[in-house]
Amino acid sequence: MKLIDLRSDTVTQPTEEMRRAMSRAEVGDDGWGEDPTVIRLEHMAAERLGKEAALFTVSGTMSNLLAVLTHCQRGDEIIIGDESHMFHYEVGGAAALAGVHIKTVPNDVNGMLSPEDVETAIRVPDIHFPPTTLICLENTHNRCGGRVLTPEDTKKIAEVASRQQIPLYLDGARIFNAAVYLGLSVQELAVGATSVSFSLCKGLSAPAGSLLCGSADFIARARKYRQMVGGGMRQVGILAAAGIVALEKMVARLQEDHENAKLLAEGLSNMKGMLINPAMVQTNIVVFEVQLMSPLELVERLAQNGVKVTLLGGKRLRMVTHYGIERKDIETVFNVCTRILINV
Ligand code: TLP
Repeated sequence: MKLIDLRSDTVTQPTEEMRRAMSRAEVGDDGWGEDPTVIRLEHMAAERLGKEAALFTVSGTMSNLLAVLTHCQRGDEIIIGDESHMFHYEVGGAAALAGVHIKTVPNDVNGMLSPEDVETAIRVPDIHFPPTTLICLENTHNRCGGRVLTPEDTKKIAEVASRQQIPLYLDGARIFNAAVYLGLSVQELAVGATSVSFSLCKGLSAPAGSLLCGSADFIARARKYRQMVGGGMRQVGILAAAGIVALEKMVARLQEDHENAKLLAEGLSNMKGMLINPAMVQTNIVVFEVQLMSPLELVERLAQNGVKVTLLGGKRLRMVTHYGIERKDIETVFNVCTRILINV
């Protein structure tokens, strides 16, 4: 029985081409800024995102933390969505390690923040208040079911941010999924963001790494913080080589993951007790509600039948399509679900 792992696109295996590129990668000491493959990847990333410079980091979590460390001082306040990854899944690093106070505003079903909410959340100068020094967005939005922000959405928040002279950071872990969905470049999606990061190790299938992009000065300061948090690596061109293949070869195929996610959503919407609107599925993340049985029990029963999914909290489950998941696997998932649901 083939294991169908829909827990995340982080489970993707590197391609043969990545493994070949890794074995041949020219490397140096990146701590000294001397790894030619890392330098090449950082240049590629900056160019793709339309920013001056980029920094190769260990993970999306580290890029997000470095963005906060670099944009803010301890005791500042940041504004983030209440469903954001930075708020839910980063062990409170922004507060614990960067020492910032976190103010959440509601994410709507599209993962968007209301510009009015953001404007209201910005602190006015007052002896009692922490200064607001960063606003964060996420595209695509993980907990909001992989929903995509358009350049117009980002612009609305960027206008509030720039009016108040506050930087805007974009957690673009899956920004390539958003770009493929909209048929736009990632550069167009990063307009208005002062800094932006993206992951190599999700849908793009590299074994590790994220790129933080911004102005040359911002990246120079972030590099120092990367060193501080122990994220300076050495002959890491081995990983960057896979990242270059990811950028060059793995972007266009994300469309396939989106089609499989849509198929999955349509099938689930026809099953009893599964609540999902397939029209809301834009990229590779499928979030749905389980109504007729305990969601935890469904997760366990699926796992016993070789299908792994994640529990998002409450009645919500998440399935993520990715490289290695094919159309016929989606059909297997339907068969397994139908068998489980027959007796409920
Ligand atoms: N998300 C992971 C888990 O951490 C939940 C997943 O399986 O989806 N930003 C966003 C929007 C993300 O979805 C993730 C990873 C990150 C940042 C962090 O990236 P990593 O895992 O590389 O630290």
